[in-house]
Amino acid sequence: MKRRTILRLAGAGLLVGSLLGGSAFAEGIAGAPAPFDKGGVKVALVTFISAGDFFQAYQAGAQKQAKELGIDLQIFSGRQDAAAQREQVEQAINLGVQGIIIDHGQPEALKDVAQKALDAGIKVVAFDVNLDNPKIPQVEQSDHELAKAALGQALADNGTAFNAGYVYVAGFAPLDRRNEIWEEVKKANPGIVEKAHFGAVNDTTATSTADQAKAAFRANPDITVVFAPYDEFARGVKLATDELGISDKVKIYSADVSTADITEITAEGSPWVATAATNPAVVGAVSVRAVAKLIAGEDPGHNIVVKPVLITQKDLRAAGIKTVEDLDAKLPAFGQSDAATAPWIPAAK
Ligand code: SR1
Repeated sequence: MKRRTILRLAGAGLLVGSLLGGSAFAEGIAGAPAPFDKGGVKVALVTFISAGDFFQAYQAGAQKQAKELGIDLQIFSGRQDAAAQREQVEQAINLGVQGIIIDHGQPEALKDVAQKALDAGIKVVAFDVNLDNPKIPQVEQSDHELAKAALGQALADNGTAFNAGYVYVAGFAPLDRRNEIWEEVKKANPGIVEKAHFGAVNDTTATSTADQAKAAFRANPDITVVFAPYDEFARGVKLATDELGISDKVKIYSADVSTADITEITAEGSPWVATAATNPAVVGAVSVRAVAKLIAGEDPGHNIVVKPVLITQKDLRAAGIKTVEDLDAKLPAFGQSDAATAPWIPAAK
């Protein structure tokens, strides 16, 4: 089709989705329920944190699954700005999308706009932000299990008495859930002493955390274990131990994994010895499937959980695992999830 013809059709409002979203004329899926039988479904993914490996992989997984479903997925980047994220939910409503996925954020800034979307007939799914609404399914990575796996390894490696550093920023649903387990583990093991608590979530989480970690290690040279349950935190702590030359005296236990993390974990002399993680691309795909099911009039369930696996430095080295794709191949439980599936939903490739 010539450019002039495309522009004329766009002017008439016929090609707006195709030109702006890229797949408004995506073919439908034979045998799928409406509106997926015809294609061209529009969904918005409104994020709060846009930077970092976890969130990039989550978005890539969401895009792949959307493509398989003929969904035109528009991603809004919140950049850790609650007011901007709220505004973007409103923009998505005004764009006339059929579904919205809200990824992290501050519940108080989002609850009423999420309700506004529901009132407009738009289906809403939340990932890692508790919107406390029976009509909004909640996707999470089973953060309790995740923290139990990482801390179980910390106890196995270090016994039940050690001086610890803890990286935590309150107000993020997954971190708050992981914190509940940290508190339980400390209570059950009074020999664990939390000597320092620090952390920052911003555009440069790893480097900000590194600066704080250096100060914490200088003030508490007897810290031997750090629980850093977010890979950007763990990366920051590793930067600090490397810079201070204390990587042989400290062990780091984290959450999340990416190919870059695997390189850091398996590097010679690395203090980062274990992480508990899902494949974030799988979580992104699950979020899209959940909203697709709602749009099709099906119930994906209210609590949608993607289970994490424990990944240790020892196992990665022994199996020669270098990338997330290697992990997918070696650990089927990591590379796929049957959450929010349906016979008519093609798997994300
Ligand atoms: C600031 S919240 C960061 C966490 O969100 C996701 O749940 C990831 O697992 C990450 O650890």
